[in-house]
Amino acid sequence: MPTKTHNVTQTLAQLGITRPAQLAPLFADLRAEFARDAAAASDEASWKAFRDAWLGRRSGVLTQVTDNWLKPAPPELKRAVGQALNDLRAHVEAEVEARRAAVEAAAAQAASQREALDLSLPGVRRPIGTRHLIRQTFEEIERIFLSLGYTVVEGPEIETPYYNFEALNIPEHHPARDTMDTFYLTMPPGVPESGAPPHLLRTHTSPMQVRTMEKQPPPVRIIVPGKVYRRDNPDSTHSFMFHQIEGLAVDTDITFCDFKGTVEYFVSQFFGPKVKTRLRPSYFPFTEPSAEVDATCHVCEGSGCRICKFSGWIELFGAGMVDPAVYDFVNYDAKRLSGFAFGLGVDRFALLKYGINDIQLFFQNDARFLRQFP
Ligand code: 2NL
Repeated sequence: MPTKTHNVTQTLAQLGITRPAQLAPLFADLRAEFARDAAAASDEASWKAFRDAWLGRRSGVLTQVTDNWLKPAPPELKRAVGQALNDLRAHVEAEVEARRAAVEAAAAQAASQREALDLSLPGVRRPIGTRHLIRQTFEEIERIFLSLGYTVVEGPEIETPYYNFEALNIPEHHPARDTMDTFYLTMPPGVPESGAPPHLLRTHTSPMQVRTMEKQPPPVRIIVPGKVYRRDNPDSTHSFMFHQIEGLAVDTDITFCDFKGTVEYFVSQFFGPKVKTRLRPSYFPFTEPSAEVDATCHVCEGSGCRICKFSGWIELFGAGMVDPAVYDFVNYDAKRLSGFAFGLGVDRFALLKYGINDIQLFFQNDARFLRQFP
C-alpha cells in the first residue's frame, strides 16, 4: 500500500516549495505513486486498502494533501495547489472506481472458470435394470388373459385357514393338506388374536378367488397372480416360496368346452402355435372333474427326449370345473352357475419356456443369470 515515502505529511514550506512552477513535479510524483498502488490492488481486500489509503476521510493521502499542502499554503500558491488537488482528486476517484470494476470483473471471471462445466467429460452411466424373468413371465401370462376379458386381482399372502383350505372344500384332516403344508404364524401370548385360529402363509392364490366371489356377484372372470408358500425343501424344482397364477371363470352357461378352449388358446399363445395340449384326469378337492393340462414337449415336439422322459408330453398345470361345494361357501347358486378354474406355477412356466434347469436361479439374483433375460 502507499509507501511512507510520499511527503504529504509535510507542508509546502517544509518541502521548500515557494513558486507555482514547483508544484507540477510534486503532483507528478504523487500520481506516479498512485499508479503503482493502483496496479497492486488486485483483489477485493487490497483494493479496499488502496481506496482507504488514498480517499480515507481521516488520513487518506487526499485528506493529508488538503490539510498539509492546501490549507497552510501561502496566498500566492493556494490557487494553483487547489487546482492541482482538484485534478488529482478527480483522477484518483475515477481510477479507484475503475480498479473496483476491474477487480470485480477478474473475480467473476475466476469464479466462472472455477465453476465451469466441462461438457467433454464422460457422463455417469447408471446401469438400468430389467424386470426379473419371473415378473416378465407374470406379465406375459396376464396379457393373454387380459385379452380374453379377464381382470387381474391381487391379495394378501397371510391368510386364515378358512380362506386357504375350508372354503376350498379342504376340511381339517383332509389328506390334501399334507401336500399343502405351510408356515403358520402364531400370535405371541397377550396379543388379542392369540387363541384364535392361527394365520398362515397361503399355499395358493385361491383364497383371493374365494374373497372375490364373496364380494361380487357372478359373472366372474379373474386371474390372481402372487407369491405362495409351501413347506418344501429347496432343490432344482422346489422352493418354499414360488409364484402362482390362478384363474377363475364363473357364469350361468360355462361348459367344459369353454374350459378346454380357453386352456388351448392360452397354451398356444404362451408356448407357440406348434404346441398341442391334452387333458389328463386328476383330482383336486375344489374342482370336479379335475384335470392336468399337458403340452407336447417343446424340445422334441412330441417325439420323445430326455426333457419329457421320452413320453413326448410335459405336465403344465392343474385345472377343472369348479366343485359345487365351493359355490356353497361363497353363497353362489350352485344349481344355476358353472365355471372352471386353474392354477399354474409361474416359475415352472419360466423354466419350461426359457430352457432353465434350476428354479433356485430365480432367487439367487446373480446378475450374470438375470442379464440373460433383458
Ligand atoms: C394345482 C392347480 C388349481 C384351482 C387351482 C380353484 C379355485 C377356486 C375354485 C376352484 Cl376358488 N379351483 N383353483 C383349480 C384347479 C387347480 O391349481 O395344482 N393345485 C394344487
